[in-house]
Amino acid sequence: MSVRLLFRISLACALAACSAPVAAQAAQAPGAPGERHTWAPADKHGFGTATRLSSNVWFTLRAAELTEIYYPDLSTPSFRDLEFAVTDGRTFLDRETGPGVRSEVRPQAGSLTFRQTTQTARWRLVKTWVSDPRRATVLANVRFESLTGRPLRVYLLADPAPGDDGNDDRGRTEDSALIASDDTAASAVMAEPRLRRATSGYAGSASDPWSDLEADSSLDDRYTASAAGNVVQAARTRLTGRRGRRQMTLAIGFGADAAAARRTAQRSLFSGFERAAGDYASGWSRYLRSLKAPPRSIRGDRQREQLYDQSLMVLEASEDKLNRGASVASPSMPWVWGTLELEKNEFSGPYHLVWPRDFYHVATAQKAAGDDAATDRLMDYLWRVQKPDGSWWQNTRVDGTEYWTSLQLDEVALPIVLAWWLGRTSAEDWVHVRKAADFVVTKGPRTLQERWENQEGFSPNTIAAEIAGLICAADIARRHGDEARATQYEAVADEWEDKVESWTATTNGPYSPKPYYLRLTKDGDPDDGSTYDLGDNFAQNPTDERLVVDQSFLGLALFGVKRHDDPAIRNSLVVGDQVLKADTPHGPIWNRFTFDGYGETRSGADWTIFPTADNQTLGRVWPLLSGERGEYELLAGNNAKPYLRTIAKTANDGLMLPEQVWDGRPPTGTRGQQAGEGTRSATPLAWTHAQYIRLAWSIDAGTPIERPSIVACRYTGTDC
Ligand SMILES: [Ca+2]
Ligand SMILES: [Ca+2]
Ligand SMILES: [Ca+2]
Ligand SMILES: [Ca+2]
Repeated sequence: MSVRLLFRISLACALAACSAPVAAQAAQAPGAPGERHTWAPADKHGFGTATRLSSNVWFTLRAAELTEIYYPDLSTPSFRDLEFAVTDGRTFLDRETGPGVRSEVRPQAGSLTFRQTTQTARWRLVKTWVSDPRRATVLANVRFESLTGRPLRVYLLADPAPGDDGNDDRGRTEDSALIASDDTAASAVMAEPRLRRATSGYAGSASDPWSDLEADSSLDDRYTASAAGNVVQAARTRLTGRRGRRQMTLAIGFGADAAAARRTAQRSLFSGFERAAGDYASGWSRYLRSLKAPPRSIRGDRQREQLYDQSLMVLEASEDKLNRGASVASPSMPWVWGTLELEKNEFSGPYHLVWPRDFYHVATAQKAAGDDAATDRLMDYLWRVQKPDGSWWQNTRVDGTEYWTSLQLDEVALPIVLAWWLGRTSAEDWVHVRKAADFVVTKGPRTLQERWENQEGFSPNTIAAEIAGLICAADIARRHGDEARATQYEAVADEWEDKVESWTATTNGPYSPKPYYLRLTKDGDPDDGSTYDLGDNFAQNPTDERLVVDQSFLGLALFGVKRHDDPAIRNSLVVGDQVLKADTPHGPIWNRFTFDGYGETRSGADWTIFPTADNQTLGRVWPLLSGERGEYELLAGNNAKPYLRTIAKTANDGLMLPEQVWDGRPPTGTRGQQAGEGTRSATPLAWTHAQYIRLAWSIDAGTPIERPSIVACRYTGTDC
């Protein structure tokens, strides 16, 4: 064949698109490496995994599509997203995440099974998502109907990203399976009935199958992506929406290499959706039955009852299967954490990481619900990853590798409080407690970061946790005959309790003539007008520390360090309600602190750190803070049920609870962004789910169940 003839054939292919390659080997896709890979937004409507440890795969759903799948552990996303496109070949081409498509996610009661429906006037797609309890496969039963009676074409669009790096993958078709792989992991997308016209290309390039489809509503290219890049894949399904062509099983299998991934998907297809879905659901129902009956406070309201079970399942699903006890903050990567613009990493980080502070909330909730085994695993994990100096990293990957390396002293004190509260006071536990308490004595009370993770100083919340940690440690020390340490811990705690108000509550601030607590002070003097830069693109820096308040001082009451009716606490509540509270349609929800900038801009753009303050980002309101307030109201003898209802109402249709909800400021009120509904912040956030569970149990008990009685007895004369 002459060079000229070859050229003419390949030109013809480029223009008309070759549908059937002459040779078995498909042509190399042009356009490597394609657009830079990013992860999907964090507002998940579903999160699922099987209860069995042998199925180390976790899936997430957004409103209309499948998003990240984590494999082989919960710190490693390995798949970006998958959706369908529907066309009649001539007059329209819809994609599930595109305009004009309505979507709904319905969780199935009693298991993390989700039914996701997308539709227009012309068609309806219903996907039921589970994973295969026997292996690392995500499975969907896909049902497609043409609502006009006309046969339609349904294409599958997949964006794999094996191994937590979406820029180094290769893609190809093997016997109707879409394979993607790098040197650490592989995925295989398969279906029954089998896919056809499968192709792999590079995102945003000439070989991106979406551009092929978009051009003429027909998928024509059949490429192999054998150079490393951001691989995207597509295939045509056999679905038409007419009788006999309405049902398909989809399998996305994972493995260390292409052969393993394909074998895994094949085996799942062979044993079928029904069996996997049944085993999956019965695993979850066994889990729920192993726990205590739900608290009275949620009974009688179907949504709150279902959210209670869902919250427990989300917490259980958030524990890694390869690194037992490692419970991640959220299976999501909000804003620039997912677009990888801030840290300039190839690999993703927040929030699929482990924070000891979030652990405290998750473990207390799981214990309250009766999951003693999980609580012990979490405690064991904390001991395992404790640093030799007695402290903890700010956060770690599930395998214990440090990620953010700052020092937050509440994260050193809370494991001690948790150990005491759980009754983990053996000689072995004491070794860990002692190292942590000695560290707090040496380094406290001032912290390099408080719980909002971006300011240094004297924080009433951190100091409350430190005092509680030391008093709990003193009790454990005494049980092990270390009277010297017990006395020392108590003396330090008493001194800090005595001084915390003078360090952190101002007497001459602008919000009240009476003392009120500040978010923090830089120097232990709350009255001297010292200033600091707030960060998060805040324009009016530096800011007088007396202007910045925060409801986190509630920790003083919740850890038992101060009485609920302490005058400075009561006055600070009044100030906080004036400055931080948003009245949403779901009830009152609070900002973390004055001028918080950790959230979307007024135009709804992602949070990031901008080079100038022209793009002010706005932290929205946090439902978990309504939970803390509810716990405080119980101490004050008030009804906390309204706060429980408020948290419950911030759940989305998949019963996932967010970190933040729209607060009334722009873009609140625009489509899909109603006041009180979740932003694109981390969702589901384990802490919010834990707070919901714990408040429900606290309402039943009439008091915050996690408050360490030994601390409350010493400083408030209650719980003795
Ligand atoms: Ca990769
Ligand atoms: Ca085409
Ligand atoms: Ca990709
Ligand atoms: Ca000061």
